[in-house]
Amino acid sequence: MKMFQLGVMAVFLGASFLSIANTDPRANNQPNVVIFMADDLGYGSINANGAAKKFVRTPNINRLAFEGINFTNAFATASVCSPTRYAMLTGEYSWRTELKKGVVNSKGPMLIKLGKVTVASWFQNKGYDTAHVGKWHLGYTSKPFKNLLGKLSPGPNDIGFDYHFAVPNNLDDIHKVYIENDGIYGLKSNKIKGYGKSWYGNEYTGYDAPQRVTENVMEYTTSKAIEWINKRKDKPFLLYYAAAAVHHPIRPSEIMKGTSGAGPYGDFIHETDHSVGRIMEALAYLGKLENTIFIFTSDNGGDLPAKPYHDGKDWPERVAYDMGFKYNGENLRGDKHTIFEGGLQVPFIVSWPKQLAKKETSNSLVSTMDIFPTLVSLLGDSIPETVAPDGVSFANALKEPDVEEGGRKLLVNRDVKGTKSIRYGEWKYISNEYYNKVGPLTKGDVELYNLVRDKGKSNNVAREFPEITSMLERLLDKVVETPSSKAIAQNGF
Ligand SMILES: [Ca+2]
Repeated sequence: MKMFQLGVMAVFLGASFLSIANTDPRANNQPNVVIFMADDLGYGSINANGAAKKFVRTPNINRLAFEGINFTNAFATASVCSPTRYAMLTGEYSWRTELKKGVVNSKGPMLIKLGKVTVASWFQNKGYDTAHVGKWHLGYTSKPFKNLLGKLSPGPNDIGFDYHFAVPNNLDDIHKVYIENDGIYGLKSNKIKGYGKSWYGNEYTGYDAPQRVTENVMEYTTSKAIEWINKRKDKPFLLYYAAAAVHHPIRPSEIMKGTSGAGPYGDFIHETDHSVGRIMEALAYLGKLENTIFIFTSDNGGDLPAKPYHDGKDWPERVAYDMGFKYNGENLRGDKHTIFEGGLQVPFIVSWPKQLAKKETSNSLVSTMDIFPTLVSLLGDSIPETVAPDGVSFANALKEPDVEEGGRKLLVNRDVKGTKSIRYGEWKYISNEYYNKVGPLTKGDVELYNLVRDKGKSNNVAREFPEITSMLERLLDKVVETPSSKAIAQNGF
């Protein structure tokens, strides 16, 4: 801890002295930031979290854990894509927006409204170059759109990203093109001619632009991210790289095919690891790896398709699971979309070789929503109440990885239907209210689980502990009703 404090003090003292003596921003020695968010990568999918090497090998992510702190009690805010990504970028629960359930529609408006402070706009204002590369899935423009032609404004460039290169929704969305900044990448004309079918069964739009090759998306977007990193000269930078893997359809590249012991799904995990390694390597070549805060995580747990799954589509996830590969972790109940830990607990590693401890594990409760305020504290700044209103800095847990409570005491999660749960201490309460087709709310029986004694979360004890059940119900209501919940999350009841 002392080392950390001295190191950080040296950086900040150095920065303030140098900023007077020397106006060259490089002299400030501010760290770069890489947030690597995989898609649908389960907690137990990396060796550092127990994945057996007979199934997958993740040498680069292992190295990241070796050079940093592995959080073994980390959760996405939701068990599906868009809400977690919204919360990561804004530090605010997504259910405070109009998105109460599900994800952003493939032709839906941008969920982050103009003027909302994001981790990107915060760092941009601090003099950083900022980029998002990879999956987006947070919508474009201010209203539902018919197609992606024309200027996509407002868009990511308007909420803090200097550069944006994206798969608009997910790996095999109907758009089938990349977006660069505010328009379709490589668009030749406004002609549209639908063709073929995406994995979901709908026709590809057929823009007059280069079509994405699914097997190459990881390689291509990783290269784009590295290209951007290589062009950064004087200013420090923040890169949000959102991998399109390991979301279905499971399509590893030719290079990765057959490399794992868990079939194509394992190969696709290898693809993700390879991408992490390439970005780390690029930073190392530039001499920037030591002073880069590298965060590796996922937006939700792995998808476990229900049986029967022979519906004309391939389900390599299921095949891998049936081989014995518990990619969401050994004891985790549920998977993507659900309100259970299999859908919510995610890999979460923070490395900053120059300043933070190495080879550490932290059991502190943290969330992907806390990344923004934590980065702000690591840079020595404080954050106003209204910015990242639900995020809590876990910088304490980075300084002292063995402290039990390094940040928040409670966390609210939501699933694909809009059902909310709250975890607090050794308990987890599930409201079982959900949004039906016409709107809210349908209510089922509430559930209460003991997180310590009942690892698999199979024993609902709501009736045995009515007082705890109603206490947590009130606590959940309080978080929902308070526009900024960070104080509640830090103090609990
Ligand atoms: Ca996802």
